[in-house]
Amino acid sequence: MSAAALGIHPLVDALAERIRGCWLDLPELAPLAVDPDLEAISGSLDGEDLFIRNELHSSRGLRKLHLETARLGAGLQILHCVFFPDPRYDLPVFGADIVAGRGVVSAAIVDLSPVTGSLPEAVVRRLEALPARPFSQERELPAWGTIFSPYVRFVRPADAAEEQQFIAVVTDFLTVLAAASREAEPQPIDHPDTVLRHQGQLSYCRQQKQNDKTRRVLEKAFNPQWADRYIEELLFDDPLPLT
Ligand code: BLA
Repeated sequence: MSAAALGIHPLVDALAERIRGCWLDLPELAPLAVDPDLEAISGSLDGEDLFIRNELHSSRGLRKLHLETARLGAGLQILHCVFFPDPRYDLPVFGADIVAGRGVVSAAIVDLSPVTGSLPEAVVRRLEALPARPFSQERELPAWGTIFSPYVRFVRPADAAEEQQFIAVVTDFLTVLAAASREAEPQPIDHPDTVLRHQGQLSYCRQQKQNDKTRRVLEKAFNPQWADRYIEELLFDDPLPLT
């Protein structure tokens, strides 16, 4: 079925397509198995359609690339995307989220988030060199948003031009990540820096799970147990313990 037929907001669909294109630039891209129960979820709630699509890959230095596109209930459309690094590599977490309802995008956020005190120097250098892309409506981060970098963009795109510009910002960030993941050299699994990055990723996941808005939508669309399993096992699963 086409995105339009599913009622997906054009920004959600266009950004998903762009992210799929950016994947192809990542070194050693490989598909990652998705639990068949979670790959394409469709259902209905009080007569409203629910549809979730999950895509997973891995690439050099990144243990899990996750793209979710969802339509949940009347007019709520979501793009959720997180690229989790392999803690052996000094790479940030890429995250993007779009929430659209009734034709209006209320939240568009993208970041390369540090898993240690600060972003790797090579990433900062490239982020500093990006073109300025101003938006008319910047949004304030919630209290749990301390995980984000100083380069985070959190906006409400005002029109189609700003929606296109948001896609450009995401592309900028993914280009920076692709370059960093080509260059980064893995450190041993028991290296103190690997351990710190592993802890940093656990903390990233813990903070994201404090976003009540995500949980509330999933609980309402499915049920609390389902929402809990979905958040713990797919959205923000912890990296495997270092052995
Ligand atoms: C906000 N996320 C929201 C909102 C909803 C969701 C309904 C409120 C919209 C608004 O404030 O305008 C819902 N987001 C979801 C659901 C999923 C989802 C159901 O991803 C998944 C199935 N959220 C993330 C990631 C980031 C993120 C990866 O999942 C950032 C990288 C950020 N979402 C984020 C932020 C807010 C938000 C910062 C605003 C929260 C607030 O203002 O309290």
